[in-house]
Amino acid sequence: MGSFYPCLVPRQRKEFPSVAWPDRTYEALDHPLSGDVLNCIPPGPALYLRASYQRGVAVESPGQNRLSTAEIESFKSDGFLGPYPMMSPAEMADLTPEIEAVLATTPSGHQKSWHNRHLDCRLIFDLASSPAIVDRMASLYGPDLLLWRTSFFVKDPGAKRIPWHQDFNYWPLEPPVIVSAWIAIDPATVENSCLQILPGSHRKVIPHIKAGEEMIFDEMGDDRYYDPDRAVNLEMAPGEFILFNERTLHHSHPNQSDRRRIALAVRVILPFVSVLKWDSPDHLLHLLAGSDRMGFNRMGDPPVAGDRAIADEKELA
Ligand SMILES: O=C(O)CCC(=O)C(=O)O
Repeated sequence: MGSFYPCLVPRQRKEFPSVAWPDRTYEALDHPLSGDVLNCIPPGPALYLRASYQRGVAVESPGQNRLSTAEIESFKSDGFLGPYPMMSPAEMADLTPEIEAVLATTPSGHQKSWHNRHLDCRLIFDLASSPAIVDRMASLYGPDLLLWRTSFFVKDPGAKRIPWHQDFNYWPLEPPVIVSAWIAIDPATVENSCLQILPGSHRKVIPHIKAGEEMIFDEMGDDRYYDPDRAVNLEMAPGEFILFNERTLHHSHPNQSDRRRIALAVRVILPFVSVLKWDSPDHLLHLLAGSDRMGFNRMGDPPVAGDRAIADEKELA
């Protein structure tokens, strides 16, 4: 099988504007990013990653949610981690009517009711910025983290299949370095199409081809390049979440049960990643941790807390 370079393949095809970086040499690092990907990250960001990693972020990352060395190694080898609890199933059940109310509205300027609702709803921002998520991401990727996107995945009974894919194939980010959290709002079981993941698949870049009509996405990972029999079911209770990176192959079957399955996906980037295309005029990034020393992207303040934010979430995490 040939070698595929992630920051070249999708960008050539989708014609995003290019980003210039200082002309410096860099070397491979022992980092959650695999060698292939690191070798095509521009020198500036690669040096930044090395600085973060050599400082020992695994040891210095804040909070009680800090990952152990074994967990960091597991993420490096498998491309995902978890599930971890963010809150109890009962606490998530209490929030679910509010989440349903959010999904029932589409504010002006937003494209879809299920996309980027952290921009206008404090509840969604609070879920996305939970210390349970942010501390663990900081253990893996260093102290500076920016919230890029959130998306709900609502799979009602009968919902179609989401094909096997690597997220970075679709996204206008340069370089494509993203860590996602996938939070179960409803119970996610084999019956109602829980997420499935292929451990270790983040080490390769898979070509993506046109997907069939029976799928929710237009493009899918070419199945000549992976073995779906190695898939792991990620069944989760409400309030649990997993972390995975931009190349970890994942998908979900059609929902053949009579039970809805809602999840919230949270997309986080590092300050050296440039957003090449914004989702809407009001789309801004939010600082989740550390600082933005690069200044590449439009940054904003989180939405103002309403009368029902997850105020005590630190205690729940
Ligand atoms: O929830 C699903 O079924 C798919 C989620 C997904 O593709 C993602 O979070 O990137």
